[in-house]
Amino acid sequence: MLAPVGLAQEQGAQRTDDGMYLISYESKLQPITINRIHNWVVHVETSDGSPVDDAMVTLIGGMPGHDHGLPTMPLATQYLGDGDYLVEGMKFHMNGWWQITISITVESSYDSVTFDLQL
Ligand SMILES: [Cu+2]
Repeated sequence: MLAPVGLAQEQGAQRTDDGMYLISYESKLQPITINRIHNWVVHVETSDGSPVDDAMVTLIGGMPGHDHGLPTMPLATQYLGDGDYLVEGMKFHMNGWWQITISITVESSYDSVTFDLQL
């Protein structure tokens, strides 16, 4: 598989697949470098811009070209307020094309979005 062109380490907000939320993330490690455990902050807002404060946020990732996942199991450990969720335990162990899928569960509703990033 070939990576999409023009990938960067961070993109702007992306809409979830079913359009329920706008999701963005910020790496607390800048720039993202391999083999360093670090945290992300995932921002969740509704499609009309209101912060979502009662979401269960899960994150999985992998390299589509290599058929493997992340070497860690990151967890959303804390709600920081204003739609921001702290995700601890991010680690990338290879350079190249990664995909990160962030899933949002609020009560019985579910939606997710996949970000491409190039390390
Ligand atoms: Cu790989």
